[in-house]
Amino acid sequence: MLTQSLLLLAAATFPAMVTALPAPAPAPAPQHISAGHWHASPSNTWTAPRTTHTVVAGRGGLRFDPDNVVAEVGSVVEFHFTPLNHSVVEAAFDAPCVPKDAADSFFSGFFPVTRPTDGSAVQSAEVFQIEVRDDKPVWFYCAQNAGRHCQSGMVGVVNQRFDSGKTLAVFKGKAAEVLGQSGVQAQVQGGWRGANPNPQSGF
Ligand SMILES: *[C@@H]1O[C@H](CO)[C@@H](O)[C@H](O)[C@H]1NC(C)=O
Ligand SMILES: [Cu+2]
Repeated sequence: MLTQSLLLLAAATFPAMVTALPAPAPAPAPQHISAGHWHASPSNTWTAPRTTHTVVAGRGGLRFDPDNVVAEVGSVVEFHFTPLNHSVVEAAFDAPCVPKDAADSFFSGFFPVTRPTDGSAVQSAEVFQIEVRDDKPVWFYCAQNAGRHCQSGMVGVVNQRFDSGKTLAVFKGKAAEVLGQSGVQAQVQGGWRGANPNPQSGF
């Protein structure tokens, strides 16, 4: 009897979790976020639908909009890409424009998008999603070297700590001092890249 009601509860709860994700989503289920980014353990069982925070790369110039993201643990940050050819790479606070030296740090790859001649707003058919795994700040930049995007201020942060002195303004200042090129990881990693489940999001 108990088992039966538990099964009913599971059946009643699980579809709700799945359908709460944006449709027609290519199922951004936890295991798709990436093996490296996801450490299976009981504490990673989410009991509520996940919040998605949209960040648009390249809207309004060489910047992420917003570039200061506040996101709860367990939520998803979803990057959308406008013309011409942006990316997002995780960095350490002390070294902007350099990929963070960690196997599970993220790199989205590049998203070339043609700018329409009529000036209308367009975005890539694909997005890149990362999971907010803990409350530590996550620093990121665009690695496009044609135009030196990172050095020009195309950087951002998830959950910066204002009381630590490690602020987005300081990170941006350090990026402006980088003389060399921006780096990338060897392949897309640390997140999920796929068809845009929220075509209107942020637009
Ligand atoms: C986009 O930028 C990357 C990195 O600079 C480059 O390798 C790639 O060829 C670019 N793609 C297009 C279509 O311009
Ligand atoms: Cu860029």
